[in-house]
Amino acid sequence: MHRGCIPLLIALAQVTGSSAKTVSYDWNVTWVFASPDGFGRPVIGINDDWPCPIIEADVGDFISINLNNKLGNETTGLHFHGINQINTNSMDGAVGTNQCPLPPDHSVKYRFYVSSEGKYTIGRG
Ligand SMILES: [Cu+2]
Repeated sequence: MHRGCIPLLIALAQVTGSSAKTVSYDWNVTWVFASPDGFGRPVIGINDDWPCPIIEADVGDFISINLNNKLGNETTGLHFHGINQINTNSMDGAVGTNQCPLPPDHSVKYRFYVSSEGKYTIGRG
């Protein structure tokens, strides 16, 4: 995990049958006081919580994340490590590559199809 990543995990499972759905999240990116390495300090969390939440979806679903930058003093964004973004390249989210940084008090919606199973991390910025 490179600098700037937040430890989110997507647990995706292969399912049989057709029960495709959209898995939706509404996330505020916020400063949180936490001690990830034993020393308390402001860290970046989701919805005033740290560690950050886990996304769970099944192959065939869509993931939809409405991201609100509530940091106040820093830009942000999400990017999805190892997720296929076939025809949704702009949803990959890497700041400076696939999207511009999201300014404070702005929102962006990520929406993409889950094409393969696995566990992945999400990076910030
Ligand atoms: Cu990353």
